[in-house]
Amino acid sequence: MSKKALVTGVTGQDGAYLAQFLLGKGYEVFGLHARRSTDTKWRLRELGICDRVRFIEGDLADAASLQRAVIKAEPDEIYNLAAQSFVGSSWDQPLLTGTVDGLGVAALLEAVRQFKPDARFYQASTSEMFGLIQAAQQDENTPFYPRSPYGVAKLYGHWITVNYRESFALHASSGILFNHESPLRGIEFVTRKVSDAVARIKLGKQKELRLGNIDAKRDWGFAGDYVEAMWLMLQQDKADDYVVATGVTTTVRDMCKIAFECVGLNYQDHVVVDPAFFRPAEVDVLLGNPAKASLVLGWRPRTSLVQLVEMMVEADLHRVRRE
Ligand code: NDP
Ligand code: GDR
Repeated sequence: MSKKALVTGVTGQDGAYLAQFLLGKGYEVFGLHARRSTDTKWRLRELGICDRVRFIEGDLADAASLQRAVIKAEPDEIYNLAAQSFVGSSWDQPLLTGTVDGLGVAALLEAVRQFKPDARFYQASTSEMFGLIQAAQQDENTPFYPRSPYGVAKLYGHWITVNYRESFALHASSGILFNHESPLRGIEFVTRKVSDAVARIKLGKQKELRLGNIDAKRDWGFAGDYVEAMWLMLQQDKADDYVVATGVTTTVRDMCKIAFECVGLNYQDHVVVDPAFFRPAEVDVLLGNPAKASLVLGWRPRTSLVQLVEMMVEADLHRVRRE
């Protein structure tokens, strides 16, 4: 019998790649799908897997819907990827972010504890929990110092996962993933905002690109590589927490340089720094140490930042040409 997985946030970037990965491994994939007035399944369609995912309607802010989803799917593995994931919006919607990204995790863990305690659980934690970094390179032992309502909410989600593992012996793991991007990245995130703008500028549909703090540094990897690490965590005998990163950090400025160079342009001719995109509190630099994931899971990033940016620019050139 094939294994069953329940993926929350299945319509998001990671949800789509993870669903594709799990289907490839023969899983039956149930996707928790929050009701929206607009179409949110474009990523699953782009990957050609939309009709292979079994959707269950539910919302992280509705504990009853999570219970129903767990009872209905009877999953062997649960991947909690659903979140208000845009850091910038978390200052505008701090309570929603706390409800979904923090308390929502507790609600899902409760549903697991009550209705499927033998299911293995993955929590999508984040490098944003390191925020104002307390060590030059961050690993599983680095103290946290979140810098946004998003980071604070995710820290609750992380600790409640650890707590349910320790309190109820749930097989619950937390993946502390650093930034990961792809052609399926939401347009509001900086890499995709840049790749989309590069394509539009190259094709004469846009002139400038307005960005915020281009001196911020991030450890960027490819989402397609990172979903495998999530799965590997749930295949271990013992649940644990893992940092997943590339171990290389780059400024937004240099990422722009790479992206514009993909189409033979100079970023300095097009990028305008606009204070409107600055954040009330910034995470200046993140750099992860994935040694534990490498040693225990045998996981390694396979895609360099240059390859990733090229892939994203290529996809956006294709999309803009088709418009
Ligand atoms: P996306 O924003 O692309 O996807 C988020 C998903 O969550 C979407 O499917 C969204 O559905 C869903 N969602 C939002 N609110 C709710 C809700 N209240 N109830 C149910 N579903 C909801 O994020 P990513 O795929 O990039 O990230 C996946 C997870 O990993 C997130 O938890 C994120 O915080 C975390 N993370 C991401 C990193 C990254 O670099 N990508 C790094 C570290 C952690 P809809 O589209 O319908 O709103
Ligand atoms: P981040 O990603 O906040 O790290 O969270 P984002 O791409 O939004 O920002 C990265 C850095 O770029 C700077 N920046 C800009 N960002 C955006 N979005 N738009 C701009 O115009 C711009 N200009 C400069 C930001 O200030 C920041 O320093 C992502 C999300 O996927 C989270 O859900 C996840 O937890 C973390 O990565 C790890």
